[in-house]
Amino acid sequence: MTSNTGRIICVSNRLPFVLKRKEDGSLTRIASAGGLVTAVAPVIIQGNGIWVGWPGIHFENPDEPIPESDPNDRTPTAGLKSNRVMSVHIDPKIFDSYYNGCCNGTFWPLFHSMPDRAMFCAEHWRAYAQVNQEFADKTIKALQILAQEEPADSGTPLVWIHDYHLMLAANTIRNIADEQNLKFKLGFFLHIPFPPWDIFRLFPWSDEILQGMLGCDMVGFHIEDYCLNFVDCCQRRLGCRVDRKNLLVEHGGRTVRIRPLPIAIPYERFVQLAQAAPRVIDTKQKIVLGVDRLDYTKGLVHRLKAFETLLEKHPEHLEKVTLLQIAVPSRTDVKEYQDLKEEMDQLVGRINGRFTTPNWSPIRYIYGCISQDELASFYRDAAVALVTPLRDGMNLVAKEFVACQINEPPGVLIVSPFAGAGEQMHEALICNPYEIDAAAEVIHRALTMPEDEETAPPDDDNNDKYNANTDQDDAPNNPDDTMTDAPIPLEENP
Ligand code: ADQ
Repeated sequence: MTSNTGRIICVSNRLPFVLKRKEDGSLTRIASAGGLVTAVAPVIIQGNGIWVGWPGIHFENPDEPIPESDPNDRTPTAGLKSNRVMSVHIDPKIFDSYYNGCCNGTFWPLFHSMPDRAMFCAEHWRAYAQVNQEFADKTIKALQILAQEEPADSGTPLVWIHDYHLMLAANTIRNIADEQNLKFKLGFFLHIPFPPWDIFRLFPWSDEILQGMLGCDMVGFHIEDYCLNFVDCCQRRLGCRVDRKNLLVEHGGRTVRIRPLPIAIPYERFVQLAQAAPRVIDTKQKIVLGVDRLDYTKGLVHRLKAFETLLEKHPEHLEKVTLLQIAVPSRTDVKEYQDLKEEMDQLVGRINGRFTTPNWSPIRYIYGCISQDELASFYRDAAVALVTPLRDGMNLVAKEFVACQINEPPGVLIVSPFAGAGEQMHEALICNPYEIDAAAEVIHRALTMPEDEETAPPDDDNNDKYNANTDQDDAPNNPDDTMTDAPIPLEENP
């Protein structure tokens, strides 16, 4: 961290836990799983920061206090005191247009380069702008609280905004905070890919998105490709002066830094979980493991078809190999996700019907959440992990799987080049999920790999074909690590 930084205000669509109403009418916290919470909660708790977000339910009385955590809570948010949490309350209809409409119906597919699935609707966009305004107002209150609590020389508070739900908030925060003479630094991190210009330009209000994000001092993405896409869009849509080499964009008389900040996992925690986890799966069979939210970006249908092709083309794996697919229910009230669930159910049924013998079924399919202990045990004991999304910002499963490889020989990771993790993890086997036959061959190769190769980086054309020539270190993605005030000369726009 730079020496003049004060406390952090984390702003995300959801708080790191959701609230539920118990039968007696009181509220209770339910911990949320996921990378953002695991990575960010310790930073906020240790630094006595504040978390601004939606609490997961609609309150009739917005002043109703948030409960403290349960004394038995062992999740990363257990130490987060309720007075360090500020919930944003939004009218349910507006929230639906913002969240299901604009965020998940437009930005999610568009930013994953699947424009055919994206809806463009002015009403959703208005709701998005309104909700971003509410988040900005709440963040200003958080800044005012820190200003009252902190002595004048204790450093500049860092507002750290997360993800595609809040791409307009930064500019509004900057304008109000400037008017009120509040000290602040603004950082934004996008957890999903930032698309290339040809995709981004399809969004009718793309200029406002860029202006919103450029309200920050620093904008972070998982990998350099997404940074370059963003810089490109700023230049082409807004006519900004940019510096591609140093990843800088000039806007409104300020220089905004764009940075690749690949998200990391708590590596030691996964090693310890793997060491302690009991054996859950029968290792007489080799397990090929998939762990994903049930989302169309994760390439699950392609994956099942690749596994079916493997069994067809390499019958030596029959009765010896099982695909264990864990799918976490996600966005279950959205039709596209319901359709995907149905397609998965049918496909699993068809493949199992085709190959099952009295002693063996090719696919074990768990639709639900599992504990981290169980997850670590699956990671540790699987022979192969399939991380084959069609598009993915990073993908934490790939990193968690590698951390849990304490067995000898270790399991083999197969990763898609279209995930941020595929750009970073060059020792893995690379597999294009769209190429079903080739994907089946990569799984075959992983299952039949000699032991010495399992511990050495692969050396072949298939990997080279997809690996971009980038070498980025994995680092905790704290935007503050890269902020300075030094002015930087920008090249003139051509
Ligand atoms: P997600 O799309 O949710 O995240 P991912 O990065 O794979 O995808 O993270 C999923 C997390 O959920 C992992 O930490 C995993 O352990 C956990 N998980 C998965 N299945 C589970 C199960 N059945 N039970 C319990 N926990 C489970 C978004 C982006 C990603 C980006 C992350 C972080 O889409 O590209 O890597 O944010 O920035």
